[in-house]
Amino acid sequence: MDNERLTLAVICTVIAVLLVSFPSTSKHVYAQSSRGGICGPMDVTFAVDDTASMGPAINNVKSELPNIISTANSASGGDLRLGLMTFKDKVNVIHKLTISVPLVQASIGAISASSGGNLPEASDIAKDTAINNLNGFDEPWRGSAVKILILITDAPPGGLNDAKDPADVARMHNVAVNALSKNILVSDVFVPTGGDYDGQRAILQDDASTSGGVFTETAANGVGTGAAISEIIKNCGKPTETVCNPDNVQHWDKIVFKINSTELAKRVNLTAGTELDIKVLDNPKEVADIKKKVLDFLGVPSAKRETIQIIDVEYAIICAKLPATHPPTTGISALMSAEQKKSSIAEALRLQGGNVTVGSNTTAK
Ligand SMILES: [Ca+2]
Repeated sequence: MDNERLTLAVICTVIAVLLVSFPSTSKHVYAQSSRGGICGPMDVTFAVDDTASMGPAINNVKSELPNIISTANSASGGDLRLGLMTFKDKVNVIHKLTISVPLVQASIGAISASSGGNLPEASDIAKDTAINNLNGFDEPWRGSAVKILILITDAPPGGLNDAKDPADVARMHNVAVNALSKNILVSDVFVPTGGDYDGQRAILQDDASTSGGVFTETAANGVGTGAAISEIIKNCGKPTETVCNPDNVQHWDKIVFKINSTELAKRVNLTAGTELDIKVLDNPKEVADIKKKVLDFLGVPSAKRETIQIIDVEYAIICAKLPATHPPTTGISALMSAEQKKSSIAEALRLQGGNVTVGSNTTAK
């Protein structure tokens, strides 16, 4: 990657966010960067109405399943857990949250739509099951993950008695409030196979807007159901207007290092043996050569690699205010105190609507 230094004006377009985007430093040595997806770790649970009328929509999901899984792997950087339940007038938990993505994929492929009795279905109980880890769905959602429940149905809620009562509608709303408090985004995919015959559109819209998720309506024949799911996952479960334009997504490394050579330190006007850090824009599609980045940055690309010791590498994925026309680098800075970092990260997350991924590297690539 070209690490040429650029003017302060260019740097300023992103520096305000960048400087506060890194978490406290852990003192592990990593040779290379690992990469999260734009959403970071993800826990995604599907609650699928598998009554007879949902057959075409379920078939649409099956045909789109490879895209859905690929999107989820990409958005999560491979740090993905899936859960699955189906419902008619009761809830059938098939997979609690698991890293065994192929198993969940196979189970979705095996869903068979049938029966359903009266028109309401137990979508409210399915949601309660997922959000509150009930009925055997007892693997907790990860605090650190983007948490998404995708509810797919054509029906109003009916509790467990196959009749839509005010209590069922209230439960839908109250569990959405629960979801909000647990930072679980509920997205509702409404398949209007029989139209909006009992106010279910508004109930599902309330569900999504209350929890901060997305409401999507497909075609009556189920076309668009799989695409809606992919879109929800791609956007980290949030409405698109709060999601970063892909052109503005930037991957950065903060490289903490020491200069071992007194002679080199003197050449670049820095102090040997002191912890220093630089922040450089990175290309996630390339394997990073961290020492080379440091030497290039210092303007001594031909210096010996052993003159530099890498202490830590952290990454941040940010939504910049403007697309980067050049790969800017930022200057050498003193390390912030842990307290400074803590408040700075909170501020960064607030500024970016939570759409910032930060972390220390955990694997070499
Ligand atoms: Ca029913």
